[in-house]
Amino acid sequence: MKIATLIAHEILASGGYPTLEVVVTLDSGEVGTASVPYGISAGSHEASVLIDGDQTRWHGQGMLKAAANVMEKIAPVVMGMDASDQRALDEAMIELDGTPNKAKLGGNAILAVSLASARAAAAALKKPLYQHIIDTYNTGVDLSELPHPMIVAIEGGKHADNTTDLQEYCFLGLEPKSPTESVRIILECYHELKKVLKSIGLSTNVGNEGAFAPSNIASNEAPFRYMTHAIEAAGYTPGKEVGFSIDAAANEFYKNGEYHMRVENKKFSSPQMVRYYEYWLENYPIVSVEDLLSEDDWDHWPILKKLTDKHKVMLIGDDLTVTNVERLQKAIDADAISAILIKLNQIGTLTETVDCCLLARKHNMATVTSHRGGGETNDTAMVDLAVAVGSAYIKVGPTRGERVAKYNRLIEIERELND
Ligand code: 2PG
Ligand code: MG
Repeated sequence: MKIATLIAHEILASGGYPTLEVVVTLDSGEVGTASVPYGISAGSHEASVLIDGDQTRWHGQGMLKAAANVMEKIAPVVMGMDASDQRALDEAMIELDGTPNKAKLGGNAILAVSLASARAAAAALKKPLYQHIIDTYNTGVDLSELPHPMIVAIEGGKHADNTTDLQEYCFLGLEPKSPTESVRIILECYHELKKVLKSIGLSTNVGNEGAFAPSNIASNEAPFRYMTHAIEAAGYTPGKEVGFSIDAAANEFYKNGEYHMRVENKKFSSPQMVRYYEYWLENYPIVSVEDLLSEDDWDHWPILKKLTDKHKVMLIGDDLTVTNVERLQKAIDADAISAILIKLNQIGTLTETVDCCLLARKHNMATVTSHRGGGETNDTAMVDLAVAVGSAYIKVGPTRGERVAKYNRLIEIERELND
């Protein structure tokens, strides 16, 4: 299972700019291909995404430098290495890079090699990728409990124009149904939501992730009402089969120590912001919340955590924790969160991602494995990862090919496990 060749090139991501695809071939002839996504509301503590900065092509967003790093710098080190020894491979690339955030080689370059190698090894071992991850890291996961869908229904913030300050309002499946059934129920609600928005004269155009992005929305609270109507119109009961999750992506409206709510034309201190959310937790069937405060507002996350604990709501860190064991440990020590969002490209190797998931599990914290808003590809490794580490949910948009590819992979895994 020795790595024989590495090829890297640009492919298009859903945002219309390039991203990186890597093809790893083993000396046994097995091939593994992987591509990596990028975020739009990326946290400042994430692994770097190396872009060319050459303004004569792709507005500087090309990835030829990252591709060259794979072929010229990473390849000489990893060629000949055993693709099934994923930890050794990832550690070799981390050492070669030598920076805390993979700025030298690019987190995109390193992750693409990491995932393509995992795929090649899984192919050589004749295992599905999720099983290969389970076996490689001894995750000890129970495959009778697959992740459930957390489906973005309304998106705003940086993912759309002139809509909510909060970035995402999601539906999630509540009753213990199969993931496939949950996907169906939620998408039925999504289609009803389109009718609800239309009926009140709001646009049903979609944002980056395929969720509705109505402009001139009345308030940041209004989506809860629209989504409640949609659940009822689909024949379900809010809080019974379907609940809500929100991702504020609060970094994006945090400036000079205050939270700027453009829609309501108000500015809040951190304690005021927590009170603002409290009203929603009391009035809507909110099951989970993410990044309600900014990525370094450490003093107030524990206050928010007490509130979400009181309401039995899962509090997810995303930009706060960036799939990084050190930031996760800090959040655990501060009692700042009860769950963590997992994005492979926030940290940049499969090994570090799984280590982060295992640390979360050790502390009885749920993981939610997520797509990226900026540019996604049809690569579905995030779903296999979610299955392999026992994530509670996968967070992905409802429509567009690069999003439904993830749900189709989840459905395929469920089908295969039941056969
Ligand atoms: C998030 C993500 C995914 P982005 O904040 O959770 O929806 O957005 O990839 O733009 O950071
Ligand atoms: Mg987020």
